[in-house]
Amino acid sequence: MPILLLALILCSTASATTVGEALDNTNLVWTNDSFSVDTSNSHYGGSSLYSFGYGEVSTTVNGAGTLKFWADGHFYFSASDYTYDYLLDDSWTQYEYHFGPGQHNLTWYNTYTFNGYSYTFWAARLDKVEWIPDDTTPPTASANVKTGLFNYNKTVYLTMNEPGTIYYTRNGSTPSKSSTKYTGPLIMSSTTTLKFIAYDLAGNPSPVYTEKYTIDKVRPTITSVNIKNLATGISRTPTITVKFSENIKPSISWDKFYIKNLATGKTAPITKTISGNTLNIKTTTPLAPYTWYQVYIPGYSVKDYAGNNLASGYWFKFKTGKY
Ligand SMILES: [Ca+2]
Ligand SMILES: [Ca+2]
Ligand SMILES: [Ca+2]
Repeated sequence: MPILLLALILCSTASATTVGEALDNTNLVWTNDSFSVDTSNSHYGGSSLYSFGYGEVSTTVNGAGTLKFWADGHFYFSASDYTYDYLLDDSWTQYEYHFGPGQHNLTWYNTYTFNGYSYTFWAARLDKVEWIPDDTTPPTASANVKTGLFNYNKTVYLTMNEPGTIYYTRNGSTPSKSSTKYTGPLIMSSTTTLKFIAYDLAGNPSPVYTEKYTIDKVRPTITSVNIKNLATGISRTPTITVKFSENIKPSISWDKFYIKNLATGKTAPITKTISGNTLNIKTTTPLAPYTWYQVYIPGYSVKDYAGNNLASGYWFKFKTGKY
């Protein structure tokens, strides 16, 4: 009995086989009918899967995706929704097929029919089978600087979580592939609404992201004080109301405010509160009657929400009345 036929009988029962390095793909589950591991001839790694005479090896993939494999010898390759392909090369050749969505049953046969004759003595090898699912996952993107208020130019970098391209607009319009392509850092030197979108290499779009950079480089100024300089007959328990050009908050010289008795040189205990763009200063005990006081609002005592300080100090005098 020819060795070939004996081998055919011995190996005729299909069985699930771990092909391992022979196919360099352990992610796929293989059904292997009479193929064996060949360590003498491989495209990649130390071994390939080999059949001399009839044999088949099968697996299943779920699309969409790209199948790549290396074959050497005489194969039929079939897929459940694909035409047969006939591989006649006698050297290692890479084949590549793209499959659409759904399950695909893939089989490599080593049985060679030519001019009506069936040749079962051809050798065939298979190696390095790769299944690369299509990318259907949208990318994500982000800016290193988030929405915020700044008193200096901001440099903004955009990144995405996979290879691809980012497009952006700076005028609030919705970005698309026809918008400006991001190629490097963006300088925000004035208030800007930045919108951006990323596309991965498969063309999947990210959501549209929006960051608003409010750039305020203008210092707050005092616009009004309710007690005029050199006013007289002022209440001994006055509320001094100072209005600013914009909303403010305490800054580094917040504790240096004073109301000073110009006769004694002593400062009066005060409380200070801020509401929006308004600062109220109150004395905690009544001031002396018929006395000149000086009010001092220090530079750097308040700042705007972007961090710009009141530039310089302001002071005025008033004289209390009887009450
Ligand atoms: Ca291999
Ligand atoms: Ca993707
Ligand atoms: Ca400002």
